[in-house]
Amino acid sequence: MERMYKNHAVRESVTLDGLWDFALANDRTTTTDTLTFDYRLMVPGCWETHPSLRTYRGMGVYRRQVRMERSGPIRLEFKGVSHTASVIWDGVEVASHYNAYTAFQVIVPFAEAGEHELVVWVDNSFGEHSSLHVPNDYYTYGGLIRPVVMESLNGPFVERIAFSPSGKIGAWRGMLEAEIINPDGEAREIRAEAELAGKKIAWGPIRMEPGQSLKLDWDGDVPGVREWSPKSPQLYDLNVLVYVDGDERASDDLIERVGFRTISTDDGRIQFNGEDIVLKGFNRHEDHPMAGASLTPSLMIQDIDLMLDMGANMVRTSHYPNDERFLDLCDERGLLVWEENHARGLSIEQMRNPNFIGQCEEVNREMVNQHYNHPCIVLWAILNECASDCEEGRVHYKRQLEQIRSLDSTRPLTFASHHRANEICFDLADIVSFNLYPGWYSDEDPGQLCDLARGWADAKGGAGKPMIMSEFGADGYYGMRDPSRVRGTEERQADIIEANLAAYTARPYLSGMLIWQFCDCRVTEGTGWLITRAGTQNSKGIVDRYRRPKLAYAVAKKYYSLIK
Ligand code: ADA
Repeated sequence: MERMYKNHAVRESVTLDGLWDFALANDRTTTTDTLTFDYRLMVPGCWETHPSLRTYRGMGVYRRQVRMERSGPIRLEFKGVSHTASVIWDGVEVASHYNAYTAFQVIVPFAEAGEHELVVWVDNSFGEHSSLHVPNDYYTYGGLIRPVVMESLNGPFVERIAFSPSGKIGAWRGMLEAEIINPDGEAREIRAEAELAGKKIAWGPIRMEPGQSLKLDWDGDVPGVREWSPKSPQLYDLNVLVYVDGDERASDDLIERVGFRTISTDDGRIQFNGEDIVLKGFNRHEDHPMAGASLTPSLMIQDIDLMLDMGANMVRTSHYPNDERFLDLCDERGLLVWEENHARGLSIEQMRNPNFIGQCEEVNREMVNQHYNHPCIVLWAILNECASDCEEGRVHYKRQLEQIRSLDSTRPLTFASHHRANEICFDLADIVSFNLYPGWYSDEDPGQLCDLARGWADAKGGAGKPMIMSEFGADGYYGMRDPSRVRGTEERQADIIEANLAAYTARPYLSGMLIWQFCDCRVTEGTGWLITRAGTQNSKGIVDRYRRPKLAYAVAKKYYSLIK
């Protein structure tokens, strides 16, 4: 299932879900003739879910036949390939892409009706070619981990819609931008229409040259609509239709689901629909013991419902953009999202990887452009715990925050820092966010540390900016209970969470708190500090990998329910 709602009523779209042939490969060759396709693996899925491939890291090749009912241009969309993909259509490479957590598309300008071969080379190895997927405190799985979609195009098509709500409750406005592409080898005359909450907008006729991309825009009042909010997540379909060469029937469409809400920062606070809000919730990795990073929609909604049950209003997509079906479900349930680009704990040496700048730029652009319309997303963030404590690192933070701001001026920006008084980038963000682990990595008092952190922010460029405790937590091994309450027991974890939440809920200057983490997650098997992860997992989940609640569950619920 591609999305959680129907996003085309006109364009023919099929998912290429199901079993694909799969072969292990040692290196990248241009032919599959020398490979043996010993496996049939599920797409979407992670190859680690196959009994022989539980820890396989390297290259693999997926292959299947696809049938075209009629000749014409097609669009393939890969929602997530982990982590590097090369796509071969009938023996010819048509696309390559780096990064597991954002989508990419391939336009094949013309394909004959009948059978075609689709091959995808996938690589999840670590090395200089991959600056963001590195051995880390989460797992880089392998495979076609998110859905693959094939669409038949009828000439000019809607590439993207960007909708920005503004105004206030009772007086909503919207700004709309639609991008149309003419993939044909000849000029076309198009007109376009948009429909939103009973309102119709029309453009054209406009002549489109071969290969041209065209931007249509509109700005105006949208009367009679209700706001989107956590309590009442009202969604509206926004449908853009394209008509070609005077035809009365639409030849293409794209439906996005949008909501009317605003998010802003003022006077040291965060405002949602004009009112101060305290964000409370969890950091979450897309990870499940039976599914790897390929959670099914029913597993996704379970996670959301567990977080809501604990009284959360926010999830942070630590540390990469999430599956858009998860975002669709957050839109539906009214769970606010802090979405961030892909990076965790990169040192300045790692940031010097020659691929770092380009790979970050691409993931930033894809994340914002692909997820722009989700009303649930209220913050963008970058570079979790990277080198924001030195001038060389600051150049990257500045460049990336400016890039995201140029793509979206409607959402505040932040980054989660662990540099304490040595942080030098607070001035670049709209919100200051701290990852601190009082009670776990140190014996500091959470309340005192929080006050100190406010002081560091004020002294280092963050004065007057809202503040979030973006990570705090403690390991607790599921089922390990002991009256001694020693480190690692569920009791001790619950104590530490309680001390943190008691301190943060009592500090009116805080605009948010996010527990590290929602569920335990698999981490890279490693040496160095990764060896400290018993069982090759990060065990700071409030639920374990199978989502069984630990003692801290009731603690989180108690404190989050107190915040209205
Ligand atoms: C960091 C990091 C997380 C996780 C956590 C921990 O703050 O951002 O990804 O590694 O610490 O468990 O130590």
